[in-house]
Amino acid sequence: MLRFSTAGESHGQGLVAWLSGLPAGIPIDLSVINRELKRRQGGYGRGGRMKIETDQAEILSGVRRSKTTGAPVAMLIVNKDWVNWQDALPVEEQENTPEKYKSLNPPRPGHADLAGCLKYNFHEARYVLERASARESAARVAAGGLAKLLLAQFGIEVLSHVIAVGSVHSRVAATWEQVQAVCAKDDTLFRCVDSEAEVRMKAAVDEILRTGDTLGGIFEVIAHGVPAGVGTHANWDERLDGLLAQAVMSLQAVKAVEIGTGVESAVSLGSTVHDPIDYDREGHRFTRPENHAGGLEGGIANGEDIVVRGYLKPISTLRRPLQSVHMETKEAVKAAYERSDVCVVPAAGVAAEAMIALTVARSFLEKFGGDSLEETRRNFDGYREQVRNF
Ligand code: EPS
Repeated sequence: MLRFSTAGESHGQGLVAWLSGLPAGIPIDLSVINRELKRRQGGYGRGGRMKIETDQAEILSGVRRSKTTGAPVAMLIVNKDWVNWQDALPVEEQENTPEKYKSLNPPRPGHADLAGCLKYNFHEARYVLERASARESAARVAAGGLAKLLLAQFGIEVLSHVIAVGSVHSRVAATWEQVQAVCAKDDTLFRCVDSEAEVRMKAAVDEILRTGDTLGGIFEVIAHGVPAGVGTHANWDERLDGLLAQAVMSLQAVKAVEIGTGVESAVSLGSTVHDPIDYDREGHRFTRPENHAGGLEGGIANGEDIVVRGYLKPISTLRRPLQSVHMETKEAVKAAYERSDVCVVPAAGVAAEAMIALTVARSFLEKFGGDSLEETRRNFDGYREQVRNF
């Protein structure tokens, strides 16, 4: 089974990603993973931290001569900012060192600060925020890069685009080709296919920067080329729709997840929501004129693009803070402010691509198995033949 985990704190030595269950023999190009990390750092509205970091993954295990070995892959992303924090967050208690500890109190509404402090019995939020920070998503992106390299072997690609920043919406119903084109550019501000909307998105972020507030938005992830039959309806905890929803919901600041046109479907008629079925006799495949289902029916991929939207709340660190309470004195005070981002919708989209790639890869390997790429490919090709002859 494909399993992954991360460790690391925002201002600690670095972030660690661990991924186990990849078949042996998958070609690994580190530059592909590092490009994903660079994409995550991008987008208009990022804070000062992204000027400090140039995220790069170092592979410590599980890959030799540019191919997976079947052993767990461990990766390290060094935090360049650690040099500024080593006196504040040393692993071992230091005696006679200058007091540079930067405590965070009072808690920021919307952040993990207060709930984390109550849970772990801290009276200031430093250790909570260090792990709760979206910096952790860099490690997810590194692991997701490995999943993308596996999926690419089978013609599956996972990309994302931004469809809203604050109240500014893209007015283009993006095709897969448009999403591919916007993702190929290194210099887009929001990775939005509607360039006119992008101008208004930038103006919205500029305005919010001026007022000391923050903005959320909506990203959409598309998994293209997933064969019908990945995932299962058989058990609730194996349904691919449920797994994808959890994967995206687990990202920092995501407050809602939608598959296909899920939200609109709830207030529409069945006759307009469900995608009629057709058959392409030459291509030997079932087709759909539309994809309201977002590529999933009964928790199983139906062969259309898998489309998942993530709804991001605005970042909870506000330059003009909200009302809070000091955790020691219990007095009413303004919440703490620390350097942060103003808008992270494009970055969250990249992190969500990683989560979708990891989740699809897990269900893919559950279906096709294989300890080596050759074995997985044999199983995959055999199944494809079965579907062609269905
Ligand atoms: C982030 C790095 C962090 C934050 C952000 C995500 O850097 P720093 O705290 O040093 O400025 O910019 O974290 C949050 C938005 C948050 O709420 O914790 C990153 O690498 O993505």
